[in-house]
Amino acid sequence: MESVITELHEIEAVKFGSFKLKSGITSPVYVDLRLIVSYPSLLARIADLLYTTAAAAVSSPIDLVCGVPYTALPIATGISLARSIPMIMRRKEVKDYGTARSIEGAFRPGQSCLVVEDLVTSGTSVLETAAPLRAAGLRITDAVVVIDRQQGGRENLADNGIRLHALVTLSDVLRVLVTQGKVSEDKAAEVRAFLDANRRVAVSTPAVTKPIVRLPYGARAAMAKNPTGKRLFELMEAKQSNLCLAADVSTAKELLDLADKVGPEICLLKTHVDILPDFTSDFSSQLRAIAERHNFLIFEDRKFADIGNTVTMQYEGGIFHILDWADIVNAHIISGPGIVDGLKLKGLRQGRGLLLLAEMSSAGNLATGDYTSAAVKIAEEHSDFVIGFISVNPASWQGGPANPAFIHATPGVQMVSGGDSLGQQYNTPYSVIHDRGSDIIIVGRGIIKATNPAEAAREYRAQGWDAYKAKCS
Ligand code: 5BU
Repeated sequence: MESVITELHEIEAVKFGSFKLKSGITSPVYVDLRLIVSYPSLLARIADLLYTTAAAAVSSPIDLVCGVPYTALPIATGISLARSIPMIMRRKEVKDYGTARSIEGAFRPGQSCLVVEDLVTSGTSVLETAAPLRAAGLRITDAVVVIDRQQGGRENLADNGIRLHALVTLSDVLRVLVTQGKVSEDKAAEVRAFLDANRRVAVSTPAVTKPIVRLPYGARAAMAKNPTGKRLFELMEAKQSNLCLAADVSTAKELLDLADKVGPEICLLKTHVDILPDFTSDFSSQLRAIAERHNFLIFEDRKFADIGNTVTMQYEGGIFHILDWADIVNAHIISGPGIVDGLKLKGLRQGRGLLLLAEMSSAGNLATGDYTSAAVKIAEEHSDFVIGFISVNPASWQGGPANPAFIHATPGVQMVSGGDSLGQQYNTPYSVIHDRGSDIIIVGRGIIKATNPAEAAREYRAQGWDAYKAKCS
């Protein structure tokens, strides 16, 4: 181990000075393991040591290895070649989630995969790689890293069910280099002080100004004035799911099939019925029957936007008769509070609920600041009918989070943050529920484009629920 440290210092893969890290902090030590690709025998040795470190620590056989892109890819390749363990690769940038695969290589759900990383600080990169692998049904319980910076990565990963095994820690590196006279005692003291001061770096998350005090969904059910809002909180608690499926498939037939398969995992199913060429009133009765069988509510993402009088007709009439079958609809507030009065006129006596669009997930949208505050005000004035909001970051709202009787549902969710080519922006389930203070994750393509949507839904559900539990405790 000592010789590896010496060599890493010699090739300047470990340097001392003043460096700005990816996590935003300034560090007196910098580690750049990209350089090792130029030193094949060192690379092979590191790969071998990593494998033996992991193999000694894991409880079940390692079926696959996956390097965190990009620096760890050659290290994982080294392990794969030397030990004949198949490798898979996670794509770092998936531009179009609809067509591109996010994982390359052959694997079967249920296999165990060791995640290989060069350097761990907060553990975010390992989690970003683990998430899509888990969503594909792989078991991710262990990760192995060349250098652990000892800045919270181990703890953050443990919180997410991943044990971290490190070849060396930054303290080991210091100790060896000081002993060899390659780093002065003063510099070593500076680095140690830095490590102590940055002991636990949080997993990188967006800036949050006011964390929501999280009451359990069950307690909030008792606070909700609208029967559908109450029922939604209750069934989330009973079913242990805060997952809404955005069922954006191309036919009614496909939608029914998907609803039946994914139904056990979700609290809410979101439709865009105007997409379906084969919509009939029979479809809506069948969907309701499936919703009852699997205990979820139906949310038609109609985004009403007109004046009160017009929306009453759009809600009840036309070919879709949305009022007859959708438990929940949503509305923009661009036309003012009259839209809520209009929808309420039809919906309230049937016990339906309304979500107001307080924020949107797409880049450059205008639902921000005063607009968001206006949505909260209108909701407060109509809390018998409005059940909550479409939100993106309610924890950061001006004036603090909205009343806990209101529910927040957030679209733009995938296992890895990013976006599509048409302005959609994605955050992870953990970030949405835990950091941004939302209650429900709305997931479309992350589930419907997966090879096995029911399995993907199970993973999203687990992540959404774990994040909720972590927030409550
Ligand atoms: P996706 O495939 O997970 O990107 O689908 C997101 C769904 O949420 C899709 O049905 C959108 O119409 C819907 N959506 C959204 O993405 N962003 C918003 O701000 C609102 C709805 Br409101």
